[in-house]
Amino acid sequence: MVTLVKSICPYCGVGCGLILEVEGNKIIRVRGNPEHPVNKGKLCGKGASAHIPIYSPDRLLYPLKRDGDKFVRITWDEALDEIASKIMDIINNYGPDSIAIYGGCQNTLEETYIMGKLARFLGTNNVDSCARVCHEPSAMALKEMMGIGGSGVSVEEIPRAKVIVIAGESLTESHPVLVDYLLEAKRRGAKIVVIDPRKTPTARLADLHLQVRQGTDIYLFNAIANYLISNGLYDRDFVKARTVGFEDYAKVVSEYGLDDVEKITGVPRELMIEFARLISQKPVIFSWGLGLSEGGGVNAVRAYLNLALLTGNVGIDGAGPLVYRGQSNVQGSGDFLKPNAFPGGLPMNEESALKLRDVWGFTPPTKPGKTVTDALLKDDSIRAMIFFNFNPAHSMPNKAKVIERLKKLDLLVVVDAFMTDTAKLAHYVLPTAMWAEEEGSVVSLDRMVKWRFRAVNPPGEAKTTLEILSDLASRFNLLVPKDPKIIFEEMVRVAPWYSRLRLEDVMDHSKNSRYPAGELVLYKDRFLTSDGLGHFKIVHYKPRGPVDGKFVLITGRVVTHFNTDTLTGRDEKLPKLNDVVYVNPADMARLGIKDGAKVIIESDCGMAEAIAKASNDVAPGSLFIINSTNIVNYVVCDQLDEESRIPLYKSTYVTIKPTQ
Ligand SMILES: Nc1nc2c(c(=O)[nH]1)N[C@H]1C(S)=C(S)[C@@H](COP(=O)(O)OP(=O)(O)OC[C@H]3O[C@@H](n4cnc5c(=O)[nH]c(N)nc54)[C@H](O)[C@@H]3O)O[C@H]1N2
Ligand SMILES: Nc1nc2c(c(=O)[nH]1)N[C@H]1C(S)=C(S)[C@@H](COP(=O)(O)OP(=O)(O)OC[C@H]3O[C@@H](n4cnc5c(=O)[nH]c(N)nc54)[C@H](O)[C@@H]3O)O[C@H]1N2
Ligand code: SF4
Ligand SMILES: [Mo]
Repeated sequence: MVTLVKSICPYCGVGCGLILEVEGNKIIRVRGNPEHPVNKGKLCGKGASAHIPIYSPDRLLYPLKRDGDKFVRITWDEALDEIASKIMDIINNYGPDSIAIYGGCQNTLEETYIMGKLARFLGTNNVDSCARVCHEPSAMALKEMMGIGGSGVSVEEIPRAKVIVIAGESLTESHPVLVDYLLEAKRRGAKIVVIDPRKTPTARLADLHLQVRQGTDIYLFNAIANYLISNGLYDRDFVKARTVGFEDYAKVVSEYGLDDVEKITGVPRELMIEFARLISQKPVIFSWGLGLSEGGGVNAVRAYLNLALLTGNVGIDGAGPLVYRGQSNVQGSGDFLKPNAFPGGLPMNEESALKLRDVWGFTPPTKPGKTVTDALLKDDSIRAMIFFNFNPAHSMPNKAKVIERLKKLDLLVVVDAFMTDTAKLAHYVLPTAMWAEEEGSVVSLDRMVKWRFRAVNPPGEAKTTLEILSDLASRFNLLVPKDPKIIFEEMVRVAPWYSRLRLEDVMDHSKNSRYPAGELVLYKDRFLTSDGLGHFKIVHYKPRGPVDGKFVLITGRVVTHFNTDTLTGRDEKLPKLNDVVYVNPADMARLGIKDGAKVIIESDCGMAEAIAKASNDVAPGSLFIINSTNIVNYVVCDQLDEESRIPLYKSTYVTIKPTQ
């Protein structure tokens, strides 16, 4: 007999609703849920085969402990007793800030919440998630300028927009189901603008492609603001009634002349003016991806959001800021697991600590902890780290340095379903259930909170991540229920942004259950900042220093591989990932590199061998490597955005030469 179980896709942040067809203890087919408000039954290829990696023969089945160069099987009790006692020893010797808990963004909201609670119970704010490395700049800029660190408009509004601007994002590759929304908008006459240094498949769908030089968006956005202001094309009434900071902003952008735009950004003046005129209309959606956050950090996002405020394109139907976040629960992980904030929008201060004490029964520390990027790349004070479904040895920049850092830890515990690069370095590897083998909620890129129901049991002795957390916490005398529904109810009591959610709506896959209160469009009457206003932020463009004829290496997505390829790499129907570097044919000719030749890419921190492929999609002077390859982060260095601590994965200066 086939039973049907509702779930949410384990890959990207679109959060498509799935119906799993289950026979016995096996998922035999995955289809789209026609009732789900976002995907309405549609799925991309990854979603439709999301069950395949679950049945991979190399799933981790038992707890493992390092013994020299190999791992030996141990029992759960042995593993958790030893881990707990080592953590206590380290805390006793070096203090609670010598330990850290870092979560991936596939964990459910309830698991993520408990990771934060456990760390605080142990006395530290050293918590973070992989949300740090994709859209922390976006969450930061959105929160300070508008109020909530998430999208201000939902994807369902895309077809209502007159103009959709897509900066630094390739929907066809990264969020494929949303392409249908774009096409529908186009059919209704909307114009699509793509801002990307590469000719991506999404750029080909656009009416206007601004092929900006990598890392120069801030100049472009400031110059456009100048043009809009000088030509009276901005929304004076909105700016006056609903924002602060305009005068200072106008003064700064007045220094960004149109004449320099082409020289600095590579975007022809006429295209820039066309773009300015398009966004002076309403309604406009300002959407973006990693090209801004990893390409230019928090200031690139601020410069972009200033344009939404300037044109009054916030708080009206079919308009607003939309950030295409990455993983199925990255919005939730970013909302809940930060070293400098308490869960769900609760600021980190004494007052919140007392509020938390009322629910938690203990007072959390208020000294901010270390981001995962600082802890791995810039500082070695942390001696023990636990990673839950997070593979930093593959996904962090300067891979060689990260591997050395992880090897030096007194205690490294990795909880995952597979023996990842990070797990290989661990002292303990704990096998966990995958998405369909456990239940709990996840938050989509437009703030929709939905429940995944458990469809099948995990293999071997693998436990759910919540069970692992609960069993570990009990060794420190912190009681954590293993039922995520109970955790959900506790969570909504402490997390202000989530406080109006009801579990029954989250479990009903046909309902709009967006936080804070189901809005498709936020900020209709007021912004959710403390003064209720939108805040312009002053941003200066800082050119990168001389690069002596080097290439800028851009990294990014293709539709068939997901992040560290841990799951997609186990689906034999998908093409194998090759270590290819895409190069503009003119550069290849100039350097005497033949199509298909082996080349060495070298940066300040490392080198890698790759196969060169000619591609006109890459502008002269830049190179492109897929983010999922194993080679990429040997070359990408650990330059972090000053404020948000995100690695600038999109702008590594490198040389390329044929192998001898
Ligand atoms: N198939 C697939 N889907 C995925 C993922 C995956 O690995 N594979 N990963 C998921 C995750 S975690 C995330 S965060 C999202 C990311 O989704 P996207 O945001 O689409 O990610 P990228 O392809 O890395 O980068 C987007 C674009 O930024 C451009 N870019 C680089 N530098 C600049 C710049 O300076 N300015 C501008 N304007 N653009 C620039 C690149 O050329 C690239 O086309 O995708 C999610 N979905
Ligand atoms: N050079 C370069 N590096 C990058 C990027 C880039 O653009 N360029 N992008 C960065 C970005 S945006 C991100 S988010 C990080 C991602 O970096 P990671 O978060 O480290 O990568 P994932 O592959 O998403 O890791 C998810 C882990 O969860 C485990 N897992 C267990 N159960 C499940 C499940 O049910 N579903 C899924 N999906 N996983 C499960 C998987 O086995 C895997 O080990 O990489 C970053 N690294
Ligand atoms: S678009 Fe994203 S969420 Fe939807 S099926 Fe594809 S990978 Fe899954
Ligand atoms: Mo991401």
